[in-house]
Amino acid sequence: MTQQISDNDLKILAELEKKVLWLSSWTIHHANHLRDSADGLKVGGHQASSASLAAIMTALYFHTLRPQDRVAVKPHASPNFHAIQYLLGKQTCEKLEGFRGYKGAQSYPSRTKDTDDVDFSTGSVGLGVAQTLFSSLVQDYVRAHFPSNKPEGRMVALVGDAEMDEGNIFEAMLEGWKQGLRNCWWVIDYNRQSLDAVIREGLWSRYEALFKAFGWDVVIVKHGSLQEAAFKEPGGEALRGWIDECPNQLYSALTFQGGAAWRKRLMNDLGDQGPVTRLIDKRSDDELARLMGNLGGHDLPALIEAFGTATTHDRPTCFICYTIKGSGLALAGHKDNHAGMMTPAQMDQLREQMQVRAGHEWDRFEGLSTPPEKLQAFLDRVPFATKEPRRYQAPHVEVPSELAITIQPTMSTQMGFGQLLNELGRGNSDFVKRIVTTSPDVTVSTNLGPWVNRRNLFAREKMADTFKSERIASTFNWEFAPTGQHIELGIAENNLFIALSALGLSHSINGERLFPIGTLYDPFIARGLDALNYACYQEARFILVATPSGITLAGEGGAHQSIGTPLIGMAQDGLAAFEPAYVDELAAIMAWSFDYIQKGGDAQPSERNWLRDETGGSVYLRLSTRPVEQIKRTIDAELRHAIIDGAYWMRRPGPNCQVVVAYTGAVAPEAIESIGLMAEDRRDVGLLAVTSADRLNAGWTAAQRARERGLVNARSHIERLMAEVPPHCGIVTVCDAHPATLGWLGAIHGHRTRGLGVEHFGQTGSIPDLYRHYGIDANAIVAAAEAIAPGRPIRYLKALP
Ligand SMILES: Cc1ncc(C[n+]2csc(CCOP(=O)(O)OP(=O)(O)O)c2C)c(N)n1
Ligand SMILES: [Mg+2]
Repeated sequence: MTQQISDNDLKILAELEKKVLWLSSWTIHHANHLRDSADGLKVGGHQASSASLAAIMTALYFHTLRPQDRVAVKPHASPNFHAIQYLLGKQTCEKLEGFRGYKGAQSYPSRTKDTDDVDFSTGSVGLGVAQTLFSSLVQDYVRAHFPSNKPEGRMVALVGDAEMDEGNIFEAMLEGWKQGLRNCWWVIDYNRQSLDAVIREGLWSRYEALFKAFGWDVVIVKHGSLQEAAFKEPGGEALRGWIDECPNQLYSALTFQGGAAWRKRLMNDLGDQGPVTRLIDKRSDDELARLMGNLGGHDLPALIEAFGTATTHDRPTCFICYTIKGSGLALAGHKDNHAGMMTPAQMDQLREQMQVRAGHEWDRFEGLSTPPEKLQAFLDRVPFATKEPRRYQAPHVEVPSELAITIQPTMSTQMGFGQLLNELGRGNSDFVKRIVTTSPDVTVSTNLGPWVNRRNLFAREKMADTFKSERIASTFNWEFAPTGQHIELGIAENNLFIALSALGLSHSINGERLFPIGTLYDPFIARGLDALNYACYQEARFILVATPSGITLAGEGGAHQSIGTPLIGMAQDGLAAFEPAYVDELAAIMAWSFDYIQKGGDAQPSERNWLRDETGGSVYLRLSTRPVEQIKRTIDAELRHAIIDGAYWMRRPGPNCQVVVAYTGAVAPEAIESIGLMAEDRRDVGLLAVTSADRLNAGWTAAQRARERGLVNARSHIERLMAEVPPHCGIVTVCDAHPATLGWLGAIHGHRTRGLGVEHFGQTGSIPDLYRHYGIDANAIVAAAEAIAPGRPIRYLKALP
């Protein structure tokens, strides 16, 4: 074994491992048994899950990792992480004492809610794992575009073995292989237990084959140094053979039962009145339990050796580390231990075993035999524990206040998007160089083609377009180059969102601001929703362009319709959703977005609209392929504000207004047509163009809260607009989405409202067929208006089919 660490340091590491195990167990115990809890609720344990990784994390954080490395910690090992940061002086005792409490350390590591430098938020198993892979690809992207002398980091995931069941991990692996993944480590905590179960036999060999097939190195850390030494004793090979053959369930059960049970079983199976018996007999029960528990994942020398060897190259590497869930605790190996917690008596026992005096449970060095100065000196030279901030700040990038575009008389918002990017692609400003687009195999069908023609596909190595070199005519002239600004992804929407999450954190992780734009078909947001949620949760910044959308995609077929996505846009924290109808609106929204996604911090909501515009977020644009006749107009500052805030009067209601039609998105022509049809029979009809139901709703809620807290003059944008509508007026809302998107508008000032929209799924047909079928055409709007704003019959209302 290559000695990469002095005996002295190894001894200190062993003490720190003990401390990590103690502190994480104590933190959970304290939160569940000792802290005053208003609801008396006891939450899950995770003591066993954390213990499983104590040695691995000790070896990594206190020895192997460098400050530039970034780690996704298995969610349930959060207490270990906080304990390690506490030992390194980056976490407070107060936060540990408040674990899982209000503003305490988080149950699952959180980039945004924790204060101790979490690199990636985890919690939904599988996502953090894939995030490290994409972060590594992003690091390569950034280094190819913005050369720097910062050292390359390694992206490391600490992975639960059951976590490997999540399909998104395999989707990511495939993509990583295509993109030439480097500098990525996945360390699998192979404790052979999940939440409910002991896992299938022999999974490790499937993993090994899989990882190798995708071009990874696989390092199996199976036996610890005690076991390796015992295997060299006479009879040792028989013991190795027994361990290798032992089923997972049995190994777990014997671990839980302890030394005497091990002895009985081993003697039964292996006892030979000869060398094996001697090997077993010369150990006490405790020693035997320690030997059998000394799997590679609990053995610092074995781990340090394995990690050390892999630091000599940049190939992606998977470590399969054999562990025991709950190792070192009374829960070790028991199949029910996931949410299990040690009893106060068991904790007392552990405390004594750790030589921690009662009342000194939080003391950093309590019970350790190395003098505190020496421990502190060691911690001060831990490479990962740099005093420099590991998170970077990227300077604000100047973005244009208006985007150039030639608006044709009739065009769709999707076409407009393509042209806006195409125009941007001509430029060479710092801003344009930082735009990076990506799409899961729908680059052309979401209109990114012209942009890619100009800016090329990204790859670390240049690769020519064979069609071009063979002189075969094609609309698309795409070459792979290190300067390319489009990352081509396979069809896996989870990967899109995780890639956006990684790209959207580049300013913080790599110190280089990117403007990531991802495109996909709107219905397939649902496929990657959890990944989108986590991307927003960790404050990654990107623009999501979802097109086509709704039933308006007509010819694309019933199976591609999206109904609920605007509600996702409204409900998703950290994501501002827009659904413009016109290309000039889209241009205004995109220009604003490039600024918005750069914002951050804890500023207060703006008095103008009561939105969190100062703190920024990501942006979701729901676009359409429907060509719509464009309005000839210039957008002045006031209209621009209104578009960004979410709505403006296309036709202002007068004091006697009877009906207001409020629409969003591609149904604009129907809304306008309905106004014409009603004009002769209803006094004064208003038309409200909604560009963002999400921002209207958020502003309304925020203003109400502000008033309830005493800011009596707080008014949101939509409250001001609706204040112009007389009380007797009825409102018809219409959108190509679930009617709840706009149906709430009447609640602002108590107007009677009828919400039209789409509630059912899957009918095919042309746009007129489908609008009629679902009841969002002009006739349906007029019929709804007649019903809620009584008066003489509206003469143009045809009999509805
Ligand atoms: C997407 C998702 N589904 C379900 C869960 C609930 N859950 C938490 S941990 C876990 C399994 C834990 O097993 P493993 O990954 O092997 O970690 P260990 O507890 O063995 O350390 C499950 C199903 C989750 N956190 N995320
Ligand atoms: Mg497990």
